[in-house]
Amino acid sequence: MKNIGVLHVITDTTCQSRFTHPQLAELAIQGGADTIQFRQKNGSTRELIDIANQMQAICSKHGVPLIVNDRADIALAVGAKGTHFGQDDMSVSIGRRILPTETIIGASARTEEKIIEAITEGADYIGFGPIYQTSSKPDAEQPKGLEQLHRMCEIAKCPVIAIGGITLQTTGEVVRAGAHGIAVISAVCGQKDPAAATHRLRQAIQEAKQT
Ligand code: TZP
Ligand code: MG
Repeated sequence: MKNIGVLHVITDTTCQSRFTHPQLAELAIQGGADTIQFRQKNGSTRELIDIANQMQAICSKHGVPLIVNDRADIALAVGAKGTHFGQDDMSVSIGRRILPTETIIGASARTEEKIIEAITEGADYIGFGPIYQTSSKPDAEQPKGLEQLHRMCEIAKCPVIAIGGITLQTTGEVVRAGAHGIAVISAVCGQKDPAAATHRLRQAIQEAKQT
């Protein structure tokens, strides 16, 4: 089983414009993020590769894996450690076929069937959510809550990364419900001091894992 981080910071330049993707990656790593995910829904491929390249340089300097959302081609182009596929993106099995074997593949799965499918096809971790209401993903489904999270964590025989509306206040209960870790946008990118916010989230994860 591959080593999967517990605090995935998804860089986002739509919820804020103070920081670029590479700047957010640097700040999040400073604060203790152990995985950075590059997720951008618009822009030319060339532009995305340029940004991802800068992020990969930062991540590899610090030994933190960079995961590219959706775009296996961009992950390959910049030598990123992983990709994350949504339910409408490339299937995990096709990703497995075209990406190097050591590539981390994460998959969003919102139902029991989709979780089993993703694991069978070779996903290294499952992204499950939204746990709470979120304004960072306009097409997000209704919140799943902690009970469903707990159930999915029992079904999945691999790490589950919870996502969606997770804050410093709710991190503890999410981890105690069984999540291996969390993925966040606004709890880091939308904060005044993204590095300090990351640090507090990391502490909350650690504390919850000890209880
Ligand atoms: N997928 C499910 S919810 C979500 C994504 C990308 C958005 C997470 O952002 P936030 O701000 O942490 O709720
Ligand atoms: Mg997607």
